[in-house]
Amino acid sequence: MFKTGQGIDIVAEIGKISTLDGAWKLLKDNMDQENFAKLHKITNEKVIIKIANAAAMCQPESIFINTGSDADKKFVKDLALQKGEEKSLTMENHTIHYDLNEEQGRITDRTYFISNEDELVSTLANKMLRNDALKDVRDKMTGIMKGHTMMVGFYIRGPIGSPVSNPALEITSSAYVTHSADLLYRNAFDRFDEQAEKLGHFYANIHSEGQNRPEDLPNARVFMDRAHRTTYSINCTYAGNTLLLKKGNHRFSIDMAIYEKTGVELSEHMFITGMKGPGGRVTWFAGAAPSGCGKTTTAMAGDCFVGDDLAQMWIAEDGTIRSINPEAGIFGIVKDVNNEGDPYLMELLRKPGAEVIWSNVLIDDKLVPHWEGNGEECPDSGFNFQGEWEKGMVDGDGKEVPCSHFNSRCTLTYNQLENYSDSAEDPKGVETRVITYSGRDSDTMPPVWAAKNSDHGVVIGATVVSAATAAEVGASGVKRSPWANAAFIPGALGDYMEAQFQFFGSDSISDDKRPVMAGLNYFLTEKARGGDSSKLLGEKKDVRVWLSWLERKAHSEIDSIETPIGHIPKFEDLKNLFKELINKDYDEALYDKQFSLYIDIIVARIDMQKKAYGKEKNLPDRLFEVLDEQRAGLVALRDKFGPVVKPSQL
Ligand code: SPV
Ligand code: MN
Repeated sequence: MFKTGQGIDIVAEIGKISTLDGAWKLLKDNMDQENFAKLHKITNEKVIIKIANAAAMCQPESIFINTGSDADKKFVKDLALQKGEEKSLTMENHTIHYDLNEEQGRITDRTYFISNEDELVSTLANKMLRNDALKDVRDKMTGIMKGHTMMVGFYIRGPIGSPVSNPALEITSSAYVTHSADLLYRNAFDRFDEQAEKLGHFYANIHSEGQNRPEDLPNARVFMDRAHRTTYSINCTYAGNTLLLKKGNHRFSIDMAIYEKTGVELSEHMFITGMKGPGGRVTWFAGAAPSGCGKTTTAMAGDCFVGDDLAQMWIAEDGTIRSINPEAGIFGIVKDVNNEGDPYLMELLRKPGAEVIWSNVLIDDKLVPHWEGNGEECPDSGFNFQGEWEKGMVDGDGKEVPCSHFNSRCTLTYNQLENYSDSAEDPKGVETRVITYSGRDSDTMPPVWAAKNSDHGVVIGATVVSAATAAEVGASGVKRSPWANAAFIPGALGDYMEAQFQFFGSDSISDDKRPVMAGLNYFLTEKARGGDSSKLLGEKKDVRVWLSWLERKAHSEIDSIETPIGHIPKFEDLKNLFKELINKDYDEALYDKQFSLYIDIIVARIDMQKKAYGKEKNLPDRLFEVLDEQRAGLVALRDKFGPVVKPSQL
């Protein structure tokens, strides 16, 4: 079983500093008086030694301590402009950042968990043995910050006072990365010591963009040292590879939940949002989806926004599941963000007032950003992720270059959103009553279905599949994406799955507070239901209806139809919700397309999962029992009604 603290701490091995005196001496020799004085607020020995070792390894010209003050934030933003990492746009407080053309998403092929000899690492991830990683980090990070400023930021991933928040250091030579951290996380400089002491740990992240040249990208690396909860990010700039407060530390939080708080905590790739129901009550949802599959859209469809990417969850003393967002902002995909589907986000993107870092979109000659699917007229030319751009131009493979990269993003603090809820700052989290899982599934599952019980719910998570999106460099095809979290699960999948069964099946959850666990799918196409176009069967605004159906279900106020895969909505209920919530006429023909069970493809999907999981060691038997039960039920239905079963036949 995985344990922390095993094996050498790579940065300490390279930096060679092991005492507090030694650390302060090195820092004094390398810092100006002002920053040296600021750092004295921090007295935690391990934190100071970590910072000193990072400095000893990276050898920056100067060290800047970011206390989160207005003056410090301004220093960071000015430095980003001065270094050319960002450029100012016409709208006040808007800037644009570009990553290299070849690094427009997570570089999964160069991303590794650092592991000790005997540790099991997820079969869906790369690992590098500790000694090899030591050599690689030493090789690539020694002196990497020469001539540059090393910035040190002190953040907390979650509201101060929450039992599942994590203090984390971001140490980087990139002002863009620091600026992004200031927008996306809570700066906790004043309380870092106290929180690290109370929670008993802190995470550390060390990054340098190096020279930021295309020829260095083969030597880019993203390392997660699980045992020492320290990340190393080298020769890259895309925030998903560099701002490792986000997915780097999410990976450590998964380890913590699975191996130290088994059955009591979870760390998920989930949005958190509240839906208003009858009488104005708010019912809280947390939902997983792979990158680029509507997670932000779902969060924004809620009335009370808490988060769009990550959730730390725990079973509280009162028998409820509580969730907090470790982040305080959005690093959201802008493709297809438009007034129709995303009015709140558009408000911040198109009207003055918010601070926004854009990345990899098209900038026109008036310094205005444009992106694919925004519902506006796109200019004929401008500058984008690959350089000068003109409408109709093609790349080296003869493919048309889109106006913006499909993984272009906007970075902003969430409290400016119209539907932001200040429950996001509650250290007790929000009481979570609905859990959803979804993926980009064009032909198999209905728009919404609710699990029979928690074991079936866990299996919905375990069997998420999704078409690849632009968030990962070089990804293609349809992939298994368990819990939409697979890319970040460090340890054996079986351990993670067992912890899910224990958590959602826990006796500590009160029976009247057990969450509804459900699947969502926004990507069914006409083609998969007898039509000939690849048009989607639904629209973005329908999301409110699917969520509201689950809201009613969580309060046992709505009936449903039982099927082998779970409960599906009745037509009349949906018809009413469509009318009441989004004033749309919903007809039975569409309902039949969306909710009929296409048995053969569902059975094929189950068989694919059984085969893939069959290769994995030490999986809970429960997974196969649930899959077999669903399969047998589906086959029985097919024997009775044929391969397509309408809801009215059930
Ligand atoms: C995602 O791709 O899931 C993101 C952005 O949220 S990244 O930081 O790349 O993970
Ligand atoms: Mn994500």
